[in-house]
Amino acid sequence: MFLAKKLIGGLLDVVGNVDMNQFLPSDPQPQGSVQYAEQHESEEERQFRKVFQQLAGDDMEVSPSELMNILNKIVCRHGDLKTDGFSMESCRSMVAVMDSDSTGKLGFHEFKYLWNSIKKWQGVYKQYDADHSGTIGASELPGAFQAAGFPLNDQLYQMIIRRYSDEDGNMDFDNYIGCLVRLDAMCRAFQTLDKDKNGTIKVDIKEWLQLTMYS
Ligand SMILES: *[C@@H]1O[C@H](CO)[C@@H](O)[C@H](O)[C@H]1NC(C)=O
Ligand SMILES: [Ca+2]
Ligand SMILES: [Ca+2]
Ligand SMILES: [Ca+2]
Repeated sequence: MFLAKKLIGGLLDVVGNVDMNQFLPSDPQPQGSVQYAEQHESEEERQFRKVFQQLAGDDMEVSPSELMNILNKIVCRHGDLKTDGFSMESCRSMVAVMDSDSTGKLGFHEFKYLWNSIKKWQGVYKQYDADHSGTIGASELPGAFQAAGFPLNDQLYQMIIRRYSDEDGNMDFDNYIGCLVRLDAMCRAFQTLDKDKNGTIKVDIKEWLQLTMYS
């Protein structure tokens, strides 16, 4: 698959050049129309869009299986990220929590947000894998999650380890990304529902099921 290799190589190059600060998760959508934004997007963003179009195919959206192929091709090239591969189930879950417009796949902006998050969290993973085991151990996890933007309490860290780490308390790369994508999406969902920002939300059964079952 020469073409695929070339595309992934291109994607890595493009992604490597993207300035993270341009795409901070909390950034509001740029003002003005979509057309204006597209005419004035940076060179990096234009290149990212071209690569996205090739990865996404004719429907211009990234499906769970397309996402799985992309991620598994990329982790193959990083020996310092221990993983047993991204599963179809975990990719379906990531697409579900990122799928703001309910198309069942990731459009350009949904994919770009996910991509920039993964890129940032991969750097954190390498930095906080202090013993270079290729996994995030229980003692490395609080530091890594704090650096990833999630300062949680010890009870929540223990719960995350129970759910996402192996029996020895080690979290591999695909579980780490799956966990953070979900954590980030759930925090954003909470913020959206907490309209008056007082730290509590009120949901009815329909909203609760929409949130928990499509994830
Ligand atoms: C937060 O605001 C909501 C809606 O205004 C209200 O029902 C709720 O009691 C408030 N909670 C707290 C802890 O202030
Ligand atoms: Ca795994
Ligand atoms: Ca979508
Ligand atoms: Ca480690």
